[in-house]
Amino acid sequence: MSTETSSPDRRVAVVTGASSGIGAATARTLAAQGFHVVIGARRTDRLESLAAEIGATARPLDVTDDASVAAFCDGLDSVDVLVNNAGGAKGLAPVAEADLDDWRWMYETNVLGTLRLTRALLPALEASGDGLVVTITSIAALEAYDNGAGYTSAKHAQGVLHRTLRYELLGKPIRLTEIAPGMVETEFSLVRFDGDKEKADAVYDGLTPLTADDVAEVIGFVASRPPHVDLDLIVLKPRDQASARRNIKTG
Ligand code: 8X3
Repeated sequence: MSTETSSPDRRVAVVTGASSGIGAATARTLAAQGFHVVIGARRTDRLESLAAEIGATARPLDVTDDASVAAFCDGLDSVDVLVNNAGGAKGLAPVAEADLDDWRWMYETNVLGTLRLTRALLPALEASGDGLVVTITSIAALEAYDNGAGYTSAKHAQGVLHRTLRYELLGKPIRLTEIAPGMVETEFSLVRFDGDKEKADAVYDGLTPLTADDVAEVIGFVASRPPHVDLDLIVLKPRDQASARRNIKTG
């Protein structure tokens, strides 16, 4: 893994789940804005090639593992931006048929993963004098929908964890922004449907979803606001989607 250290005059941004999708696009955007970006994910081959492309520091990271998080955060003494992006959905099952392993995975990655990283880096974010925590939740953090309770409840919990910090950190130099996207064409549906590409593609067929770059651009805007401006919650959806379960295909 590349372990280059940042120069003292560059602001540091940490992005989790950065091997693809919104995480990778955000790392590119923040690097282009002049941040020294520290990227983490489990798929280290992809991470390395992204690091080489944008001049980032790549470190292996499994947000579900305490030791991995501790090793990832080791030596990060001053951090300006943390983007909690790692997460995802598994399955689309009614509560009556809930798969406990899927639920555990969703709580571990979305909720406890965000908790582990944020807790570990709060001192470094405060030390920067103008820290920013961006947490990527979902419109599933704001609505419930049938067959989605494992994901919607995990995303609600992640959102509440993030929003609680807005109160607990009041008076400290740390801003908090929750980004709640609707449909974004990434590997999200491929993971949800356990690698079934046909099912995943069908989700986005017949409408125009957001791209990872659309979301990254918004995060870049958030990260470039002056220190007194806190964009608390940003909900972004494609024009073709009105809610998690209503889009131009469902009517
Ligand atoms: C996923 C949001 O609208 O694709 O986080 O279900 S949606």
